Amino acid sequence: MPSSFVICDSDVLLVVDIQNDFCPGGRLPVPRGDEVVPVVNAVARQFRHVVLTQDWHPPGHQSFASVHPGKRPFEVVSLPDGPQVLWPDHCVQGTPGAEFRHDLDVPHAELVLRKGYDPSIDSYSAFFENDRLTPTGLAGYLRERGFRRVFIAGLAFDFCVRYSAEDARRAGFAVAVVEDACRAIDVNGSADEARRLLDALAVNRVAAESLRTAV
Ligand code: VGL
Ligand code: ZN
Repeated sequence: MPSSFVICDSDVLLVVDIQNDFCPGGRLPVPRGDEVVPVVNAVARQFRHVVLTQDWHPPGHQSFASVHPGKRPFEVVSLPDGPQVLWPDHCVQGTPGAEFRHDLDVPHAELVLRKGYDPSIDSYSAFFENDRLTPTGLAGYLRERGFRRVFIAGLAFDFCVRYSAEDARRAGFAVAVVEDACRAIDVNGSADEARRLLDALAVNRVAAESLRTAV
């Protein structure tokens, strides 16, 4: 693994789901999720091209424990597209919890991609819904823009970051996850599993301080 990465114009930073509901005080708080914000702000300044994602669920979304009678958050149920971890209601369209965290400061972001808007299926990855078949259009967008490497930061490391990294790799991009700009939910060993999987897919796990801007 290279010890430092020189960021160039064919690189894009994907900032995943830095929203109020995923920070302390929110509906699905990622432990210490707010700590990534200053790191992400600094990393984003090194990139000319940044894309933000926003988890964006309609009320009564199938991933919410509240729509499954007798079920509690973090239990797993089987849905037509496979096992689904049930979550507390979170990131409901148009609510304050779905807004970006107030101190996220990435004014030059070029695209905000919303995901998870289909009431019947979750979408961890920024590239595909959880059926792994229905595209969000992001791969086509990134290809058409000519990007070759995708750097990923944000929340949560073991869900939306992990699946986005996996799919970016499958779509043919070189991928690096900026690990200290992420935090994990960590249910049932999901953080370790994510690290193992990223290594198996040759996704680089890098530190923010290893990124350099071309002069
Ligand atoms: C996420 C669980 C449910 C995430 C989104 O952004 O990682 N996790 N919805
Ligand atoms: Zn969600």
